[in-house]
This record gives sequence, structure tokens and C-alpha cells, in this order.
Amino acid sequence: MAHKRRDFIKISSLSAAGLLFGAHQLRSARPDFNKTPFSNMRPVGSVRTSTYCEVCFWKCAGWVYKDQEGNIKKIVGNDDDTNCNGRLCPRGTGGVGMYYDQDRLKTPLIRVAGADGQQTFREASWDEALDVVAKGLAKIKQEHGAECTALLTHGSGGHYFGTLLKAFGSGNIAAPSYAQCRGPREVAFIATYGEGLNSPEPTDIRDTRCLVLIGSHLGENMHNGQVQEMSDAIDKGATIITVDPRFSTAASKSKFWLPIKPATDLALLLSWIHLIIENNWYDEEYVEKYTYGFEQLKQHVKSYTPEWAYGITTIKPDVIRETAREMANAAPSVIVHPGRHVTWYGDDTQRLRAVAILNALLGSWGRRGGFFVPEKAEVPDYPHPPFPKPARTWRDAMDGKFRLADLALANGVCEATIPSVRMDCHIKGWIVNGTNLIMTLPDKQKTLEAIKSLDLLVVVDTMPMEITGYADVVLPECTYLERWDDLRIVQGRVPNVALRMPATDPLYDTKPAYWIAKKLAGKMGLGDYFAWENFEDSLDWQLKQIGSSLDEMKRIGVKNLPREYGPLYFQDGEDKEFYTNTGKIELYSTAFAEEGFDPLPVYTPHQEPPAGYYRLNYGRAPMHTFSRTANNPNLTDLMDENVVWVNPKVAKEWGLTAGQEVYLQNQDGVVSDFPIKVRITERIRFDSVYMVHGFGHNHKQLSRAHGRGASDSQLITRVLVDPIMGGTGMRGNFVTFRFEKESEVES
Ligand SMILES: Nc1nc2c(c(=O)[nH]1)N[C@H]1C(S)=C(S)[C@@H](COP(=O)(O)OP(=O)(O)OC[C@H]3O[C@@H](n4cnc5c(=O)[nH]c(N)nc54)[C@H](O)[C@@H]3O)O[C@H]1N2
Ligand SMILES: Nc1nc2c(c(=O)[nH]1)N[C@H]1C(S)=C(S)[C@@H](COP(=O)(O)OP(=O)(O)OC[C@H]3O[C@@H](n4cnc5c(=O)[nH]c(N)nc54)[C@H](O)[C@@H]3O)O[C@H]1N2
Ligand code: SF4
Ligand SMILES: [Mo]
Repeated sequence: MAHKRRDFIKISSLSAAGLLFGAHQLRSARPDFNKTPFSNMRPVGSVRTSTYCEVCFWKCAGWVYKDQEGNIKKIVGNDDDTNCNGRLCPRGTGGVGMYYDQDRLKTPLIRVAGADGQQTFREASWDEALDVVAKGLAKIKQEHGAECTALLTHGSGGHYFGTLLKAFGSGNIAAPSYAQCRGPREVAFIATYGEGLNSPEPTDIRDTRCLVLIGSHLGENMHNGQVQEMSDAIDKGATIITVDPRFSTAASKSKFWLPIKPATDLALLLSWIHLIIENNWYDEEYVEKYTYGFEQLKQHVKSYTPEWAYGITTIKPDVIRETAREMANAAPSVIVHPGRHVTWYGDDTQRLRAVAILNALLGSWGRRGGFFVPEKAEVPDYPHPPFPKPARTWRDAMDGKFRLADLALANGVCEATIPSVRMDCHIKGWIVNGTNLIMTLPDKQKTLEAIKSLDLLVVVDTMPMEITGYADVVLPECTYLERWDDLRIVQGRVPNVALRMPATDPLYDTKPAYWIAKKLAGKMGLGDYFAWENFEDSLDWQLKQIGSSLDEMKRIGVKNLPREYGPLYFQDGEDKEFYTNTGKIELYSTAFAEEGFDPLPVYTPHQEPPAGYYRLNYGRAPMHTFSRTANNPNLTDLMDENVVWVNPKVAKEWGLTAGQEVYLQNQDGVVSDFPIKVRITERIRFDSVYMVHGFGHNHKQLSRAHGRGASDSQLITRVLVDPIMGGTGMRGNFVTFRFEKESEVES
């Protein structure tokens, strides 16, 4: 499948319009939900089936209701589910739109070169498309070795394709939810407490007396359980302290809003640590019993006074003092929230170390109203042969860097694919499942360079997205509402499992990921790794290992199990061994010292925007998830484009008016493909602009999303790589306004 050029294919010249499908499917595909997205019809006489949501990774469990004709009508939360407590967020309710979206991928596609040299897709049968994939992978194995393949994935299909790849002999399996998201936080907490936070985070917000949000914009970030618990905590009188350069929804619910100068949070954190130690506000017994390196920390933060931090952060010293006192008064029922998307400025692991240290001083780890001790159901995998050991991995391309990264880096896989990196083999084949890398990874040029170096790019997706345009083979997955999937097994206060089963047959010629992976395995001689006959049998087998069954799960959807490994919180005076080098909570990180990194976090200043430029800040909107929902008919009804938030002072300087369309140009001369409307608001500082991530799609087959708003990803060309774990800091980009589209640089 080696193509000299791998152009972006916008529209298949052999369009899917001629596809044949049955009357039932036509009726079901009717996009009548456009008008009434959240129907209140009662489920009288209707059937309900269990699912868990795939619109984001909180994976709330719910029930899907259909009408008598079998059309999916609505999805509601499962009352027994601890992730959602019976309530879905607007995106989860609008998940029905993923099923009804008429722009969906409908059949497998294979890239072909036309007579004129133009590349295009042609429709193919599953058998033919999977043959091309199996042969392409076999060729790579023969010429370079199986380890020269990689899987980039986000979402439930990752498990099946992961099994396939490991069985094939490759360990290159990366998700952008690590190095573009929570990676630095995991490494910081592993260094401090010997374990990461994972997902959902074990924050005991429900019972907290003080919640400190540093950038975490809960309320716009709609991670369901946390948002519900935050609102309960507010009702019970908890103090919320929000540190955000923007007046976020969370800031509007807070007793203290600290409109910090962007990129200076570490200075604030260090001065909070300074105050808590200098005033003896820390939990002496806890620190004495559980921690290592207190004296070094005390010395280290001596000079980090609130007056010092004021000069850097623009937060007044008395506010820094008052907020430190609030935290100490609430301790140990206090949470300095670690955040989730933390890849900001490249020193993110150190910033998150300061967060971890602050929590340790306040004694909140393992305490009610702080961080609880999570448990997860232990469900064995369906039996399969052991995996072969891969000869090499992406790490071999890294020259010994990023050894503290506990998972693979998606950007690392890109680097290991580009031939200029020293490695025995360069990665030659990618399977991309459920991640729109073009809008997800910063530095698009680098992603494209990697893609151009591939012999084979297979994309598994539900929608024609930017990434599918670069594929050699596109494999259309059916939506989560049309398929069985692995049990949802996530950590929480109680261990539990949730079932996803199809509410209806797949529309068009789409298939579930488990089916695709098993078929491919068969063609690749790896069938033993998917030994079950029917997927349902494998679920039933797994459920029987934990005293349940598929029949029971179909009825209840979620099964909560008893905790097995002790109480939710540390007991008073209990001895504890942490999985660090010293067996203690490491305020001073011996692991960092060993690797040559600062064992205690040090503040280093970041670059400021040049004159006429503003820091590009981005975040979430409650009704959308990344780029995946921008075309969802139900959710575009709620929000169909993003806007750029501009401070009135800046608007005045530029003569901008509300609703005016502008292009944004970044420090490297990249101009946004599309214009974006201006929103003039005091809610953003004068040194930054803000926009919601996930808009500005340039794939023409997205009939509702194409050209709506601008893409932050496109403007993130400067990447601040975290030296400790390789995370891609994305908030070091600056933009200015342009009134017409003339690009100096090809984007
Ligand atoms: N509705 C919705 N909810 C989601 C998602 C979604 O797509 N849609 N995605 C989910 C995922 S995967 C993630 S990772 C989370 C991400 O959500 P969070 O982890 O909560 O958010 P971040 O993207 O880190 O932060 C965004 C906030 O940081 C502020 N900020 C920007 N620069 C700075 C700074 O220098 N200092 C400080 N203190 N604040 C700053 C911004 O103004 C914004 O309010 O959201 C999750 N929830
Ligand atoms: N510029 C910028 N970049 C970011 C972020 C940001 O805020 N700004 N956020 C970062 C964060 S926190 C994260 S976690 C990552 C998330 O990054 P991604 O997970 O890549 O998010 P999406 O862009 O939504 O891409 C999801 C893809 O999955 C497809 N999809 C949806 N449902 C299914 C399904 O059931 N099966 C299959 N096979 N495919 C499906 C969608 O059509 C879409 O193409 O992005 C990171 N990158
Ligand atoms: S938080 Fe919303 S989008 Fe995410 S899984 Fe739950 S209902 Fe779905
Ligand atoms: Mo994320």
C-alpha cells in the first residue's frame, strides 16, 4: 500500500450515495431528532437496553429506549451507576445524534490512485478491506519486523486492536489521553504517592470542605460525577477556590477567583507550600508518619514568599495568604484538584508535583473529603495465549529520554515513525482507532510527516474525520448504540461493572471493533487470541467469574460489588507503605533525583506573548466533546461553532466589534483555515484569548461542522515538551488578529 503521496481525500468520488440498505435502516436513519433532541416521550411499551456512554471517557452507564417501531428515542442515566447517579450530561443525552448522523461512514473504503494521478477512495467489502490490511501488516512484518507497527487509540475499541497488535508482536500502543492530557499528573503522583490517579479521579468532592481548582473548569468540563459532587459540596457550604486566568463557570461558583497570569501557577503553588510550612498549618502527624523529605522541602520553599509570587502571578499576597488559610482550616477535607488536561507549559509534571506535595502537607490523600482509596472490579480477560515480547518499541527511538513515562506517548510514536530519528526500524504501519490525530496532536506538520512515512495507515472511525482523509483503508465502526463492547470496569468508591449491548442492529455496512479485530486476527493467523465464538459468550464467561451473568447484567445494567481491600479512607494512625523508593509519600522525589530532574519543583518563567499577540487559551464547552461531537445533529442544535473570547481593552485597541469575523494567526505565521466570531468579554484577561477546542473542521463531508469556527489545534505549532515524561505542552502559542485570509505559511 505504499503511496508516494498520501493526500487528504475530502470526498470519495465513488460516493456512498448509491449504497443499498433496507427499509428498516432507512426508517431508522431518519434524522428526525434534529428538531426534538431531548424528547420527553415516556417509554411506555418500549424496550430498554443497557449501555455506557461513549461521548466522553467518563463512561456513564445508561438505558437506551426505543419506540414500538424500534427507533432509538432516548438515553437516560442508570440510577445504580456511581459515575452518573442516574443523570447524563447534555452530551450523553445527545449521544443519540451519533447514531442518526447521516454523514456517518457507511462502508469500508480503500485508497486508490485514479488515471489522472488523483487519489480517491473506493467502496469495498469488509472481506476485501480486511485482506488489504492483513496483507499490508504481513508485508511490514516481513520487511521490517512486527514491532514496526503501532496502534493509536482512544475509546473502547482500543482493547481489541491492542490485543491484535500485541499478538502480532508490537508493543507500540498509545492514546492521546496520556501525553496530550493527563500524563504529567500521573507521573507526578506516582513519584509522590507511588500510584497515579487514573480515571475517574478518586477525589472525594462529595464530602470536601474546600475544593481548589487550578485550571480545572468543572461545569464546562462536564465530567459527570465530579460536576454533580461539586454542586452538592457547594450546597453543603464547601469553599471553592478557582485559579484561572478566565472567569470560568467554576469561577462564578467560587468564594475566591484568582485570575492568575497564565503560565505562572507553579509560583502560586510554591508560595502556598511556603505559607503552610512557615505557619505550621500542615498536618504534623501525617507528615511525620507518612512522608519523606520534609526538611529539604522546608529549606527549598523558604524564599517563595507570597510577595515573591505576587510579582509573578499578579495575585495579591493577602489573597494568597487567605486562600492558604482556607485550605488549612478545611484540612484534611480539602482537595487541591490535580486537573486532567494538564499538558500546558512543558513543566507540567513539576507543577503537578507541587499539587501532590500540597495535598500531602494538608493530609488529604486517603482522607474523607480529600482523596479516597479507590477500588476496581477484578475481572479476568477471556483466556488467550501469552503475547510474544516485541523486539523493540518506540522508546528505542527516544535516546533514553522520558523514562519516567508510565505509558506510551502518541507523539513518541510519531517521532519513531519519522525516518530522521535514529532507530533500527522506523514504524511503518499504524492502526488508528477513535482518535482524530490531526486535531488532537499539536504540531500538525509533524503528524503529517509521520503519516507520509507510513506504508500503511488503517483508520477505524464512525465518522469521516480529518484523520480518515489520510487513510489507506477506512474501516467504519458502528456507534456505541449498535454494539456489544467490553464490560466497563473502572475504579471508584465501590468496584462495579457496566454492560453495553446493542440497542439496535448496525446501520449501513458498519461493524463493531471486536468483530473487526477478530476477523483481522483470523486473516493474520492470530485467531487464538480471539477464541470465543460469539462476543456475548466471552462477556458471559467473564461475568460468571465474578458471580454474575449476561442475563443478570441485561436486566440491571450496572452491578456494584462489595469493596475487598479495606476501607475508603486511611484509618487513624494506620501504618502504610507507599510504592515509592522510600516506601513513604515523597515530598522529595528520589526517582526524579535518580533521573537527574529537580527532586523538588523549581519555578522557571515562561515566554510572554510578543507585542500585538495574545496567549492562545482553549478549553471545553459543556455540550461538546473535543472534535468528535462537532457534527452531532443534537449537539449542533445547542452550539454549532466556537467563538474567540477577547477582553474589551483588546477589542478596543483592534477596533473589534461583537460578532465580527476574524482570522487568527499564530507566532509561526499559521493562519486559521476559517474565520471565527469575536466575543467581547471581561471574563478573559487582556493578555490572552480563549476558544473551545474541537471546531474548525475542514472535512467537507461533515455537513454541519465543516468551516464552523476555528481550530485551536491548527494554531498550536509550538510544542513545549515536558523533559520528564514527554507530554506535549500546548499553551505556549500566541495569536494575533487578521482581517482577511492570506497565509504566509501553509497550514
Ligand atoms: N464538556 C466536555 N467535558 C469534558 C471534555 C470535553 O471534551 N467536553 N473532555 C474531558 C477531558 S478528556 C479532559 S482532559 C478534561 C479537560 O478539562 P480540565 O482538566 O478541567 O481543563 P484544562 O483543559 O486543563 O483547563 C481548561 C481551563 O484552564 C484555564 N487555563 C488556561 N491557562 C491557564 C493557566 O495558565 N493557569 C490556570 N490556572 N488555568 C489556565 C482555561 O481558562 C480553562 O478554564 O475535560 C473532560 N471533560
Ligand atoms: N488543540 C487541542 N488538542 C487537544 C486537546 C485540546 O483541548 N486542544 N485536548 C487533548 C485531550 S485532553 C484529549 S483526551 C485528546 C482527545 O483526543 P481524541 O480522542 O482524538 O478526540 P477527538 O478529536 O474527539 O477524536 C475522536 C475520534 O473518535 C471517533 N469516534 C467517536 N466514536 C467512536 C467509536 O465509537 N468508534 C470509533 N472507532 N471511533 C469513534 C470520532 O469520530 C473522532 O474521529 O485530545 C487532546 N488534544
Ligand atoms: S459525562 Fe456526559 S458525555 Fe461523558 S460519559 Fe457521562 S454522559 Fe457521556
Ligand atoms: Mo483528556
